[in-house]
Amino acid sequence: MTLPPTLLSKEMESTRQLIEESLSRYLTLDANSPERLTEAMRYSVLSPGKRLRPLLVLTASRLCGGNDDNALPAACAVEFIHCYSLIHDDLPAMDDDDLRRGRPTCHRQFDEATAILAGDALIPLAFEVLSRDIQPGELAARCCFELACAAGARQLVGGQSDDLSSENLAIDLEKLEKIHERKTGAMLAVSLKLGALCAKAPLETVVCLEQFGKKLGLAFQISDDLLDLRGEQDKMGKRVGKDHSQGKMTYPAALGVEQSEALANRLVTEAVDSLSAYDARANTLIELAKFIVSRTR
Ligand code: GRG
Repeated sequence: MTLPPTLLSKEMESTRQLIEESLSRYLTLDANSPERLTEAMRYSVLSPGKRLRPLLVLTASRLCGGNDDNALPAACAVEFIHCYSLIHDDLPAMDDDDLRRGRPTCHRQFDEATAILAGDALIPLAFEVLSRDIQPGELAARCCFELACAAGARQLVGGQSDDLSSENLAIDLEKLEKIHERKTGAMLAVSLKLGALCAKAPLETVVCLEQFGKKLGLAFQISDDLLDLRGEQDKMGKRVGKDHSQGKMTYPAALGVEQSEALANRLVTEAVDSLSAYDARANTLIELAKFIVSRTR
């Protein structure tokens, strides 16, 4: 299955190319890494993902006047964590999915044990890359800390855990928002934060971009729910309609489709407005924010 293009500007497409090359270089592991494990890691990471999180890292860094070489290790590290979470989320013990990014999921293409290990190995790889390739060491330690917080039990893993345990339960909107803030929003917010940190931005900019990322994260989740409801499997490259079949509470189920769309658009508008002080420097970030609610996959 060939996934459709994602309709971003030429600048974003060439940035995505830069990210792809860097990911591939980092996944050229030596002979001490078993061949099948390396193959599974490369298969999952180098499959056609949108690369939203690494694009956010580099775009935030550019907005702050940073250069790409200093932020690329952080861009790859967030994608490694994201990819591990996708591999594990697809496993039979979690979402039990056969299709991801238009291809068989890692455990379908290889086997369950290999998929678990490929996901496992991507976590330390993320921190290896940050701790070795971000300079100076103090900044590397800060980046490791921020990514560990966003990926850990209070955020990504905690959100996933609450999401799984709330299946078939009638949860309210506040609880739903808390789950998605952590499961989806934290990784988007930390991407922006890492970009700003790598560019040595002042604290107020780091905070502003992180807040922008939180709003964007919620808008992203609402659009993900809407796509799950009415998206086409061929375009999405993953199974659709699964939220309903798994008894999951979603924004369209809680608010209806129209109100969910309105909320996603309002969040993006608020996020975009919060960048007004950055003038034209924020244009690419604004493009990414708008893409998040208009995407078809
Ligand atoms: C296993 C700890 C752990 C967490 C899993 C990734 C995830 C958390 C769940 C997947 C289910 C889901 C719909 C999550 C919400 C949003 C999300 C992370 C969607 C996938 O991200 P995209 O659309 O994917 O950026 P690509 O493939 O383009 O990278």
